[in-house]
Amino acid sequence: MSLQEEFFTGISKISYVPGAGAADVLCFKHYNAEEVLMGKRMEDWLRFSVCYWHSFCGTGADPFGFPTLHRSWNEGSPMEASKKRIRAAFEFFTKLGVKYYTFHDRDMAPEGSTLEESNRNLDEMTDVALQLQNQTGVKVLWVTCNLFAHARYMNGAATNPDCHVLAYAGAQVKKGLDIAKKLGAENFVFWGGREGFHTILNTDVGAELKHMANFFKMAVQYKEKIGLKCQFLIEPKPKEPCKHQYDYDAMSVIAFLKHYGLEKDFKLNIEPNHTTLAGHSYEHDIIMASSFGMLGSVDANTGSPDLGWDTDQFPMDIRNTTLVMKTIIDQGGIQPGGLNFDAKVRRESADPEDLFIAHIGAMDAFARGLRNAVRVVQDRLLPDLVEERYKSYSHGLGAKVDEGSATLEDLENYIKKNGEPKATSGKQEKFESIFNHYI
Ligand code: XLS
Ligand code: NI
Ligand code: NI
Repeated sequence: MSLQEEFFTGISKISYVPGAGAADVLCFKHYNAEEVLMGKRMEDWLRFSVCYWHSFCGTGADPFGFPTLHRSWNEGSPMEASKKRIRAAFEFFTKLGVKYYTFHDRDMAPEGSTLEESNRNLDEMTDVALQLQNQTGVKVLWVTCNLFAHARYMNGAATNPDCHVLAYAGAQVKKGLDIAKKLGAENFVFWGGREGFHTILNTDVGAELKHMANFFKMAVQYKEKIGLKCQFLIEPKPKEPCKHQYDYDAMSVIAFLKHYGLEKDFKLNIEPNHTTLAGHSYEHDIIMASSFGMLGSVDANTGSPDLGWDTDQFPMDIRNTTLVMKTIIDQGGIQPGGLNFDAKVRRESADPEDLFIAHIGAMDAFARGLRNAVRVVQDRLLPDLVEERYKSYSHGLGAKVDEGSATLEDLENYIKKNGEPKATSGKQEKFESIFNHYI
């Protein structure tokens, strides 16, 4: 297998051109992979990944319109198309200079008419993938199983009221874990697209949650059995396609994992477009997951703030990328996870070069976010002001509360001695003004 058939003619390896002008959109102006910031190369802070489904399988079709993105690599029989698609994908990864990719089992190889046939298709295609990985050095950030597109999953996969369907999902995940091992995937994602309900009237929520937890336990057991060394991740999303999804947001997933004793085996893959669908701000779930030591990876995209669905746009807002990167720096990095562009070019962005422009723009947005966050952290001004707000917990009664040794009697005695606390300004506008200084 070789890369000789070119799909993106006229585009060569994208390079870093720091002084490039506003109109130069086919070079990096901020992302300099090798540059070291706070002891790590930019490439290692950011760990960018390209997703297979939007960028190579996407056609631009929407509920109102037919395909607009006519990609030559998607022509031919399903297996012929898969083989062309993977060559186009690896040409794209190497020209862009991204070291990771992500895929669903069914993006990589078409579903057959039986499980055995689907698995044979996957065997054949992952042989090709392995060869291209070895040839280029590009690796798998994560694999996931598509447990939501096929009609059999219309009532859910691991939460299906019919165990026959759950069994199919389990067989599919078993194979997914095998190919994760074969390709050296660093993570494995579970996104519960149809794990939820459309009406509570036909739904036994308690049974469904228990079955989903037991399904995850089977996956953990099989992972250990085959010696697969990768991080398991759950990707929260509140709705779409279901009216309500159990993995609603970071805190719901963390509570679920802790309730069923699964918290040691999973972290979270946070997609900010899902966070905003849950009614939170862009950075909310990144920060919540990180605070619990459970931020494992990020699906780096954005919604449109004025719309109520998952538009999966490329992240271009520097304020958002700065807050994400500040959280990642504070937790010491995102490895073995990364920033996966679960993002699609608009159906109107019909030129193949738009795929490059979109990724480059988003990579530069995150590179700027990283550079800004490094300044915020190294300047110490904002972190010191936050620390200052909590200084009463560093000594005396506060220190006892902080370590969990204080009693209500201690608190009462303190008030009898010290009386009313004095008002302290929260200084929100000061924090906002200082933050803006770094953007
Ligand atoms: C859909 C999800 C999906 C997962 C992988 O909204 O973001 O793309 O990332 O199944
Ligand atoms: Ni996603
Ligand atoms: Ni999504």
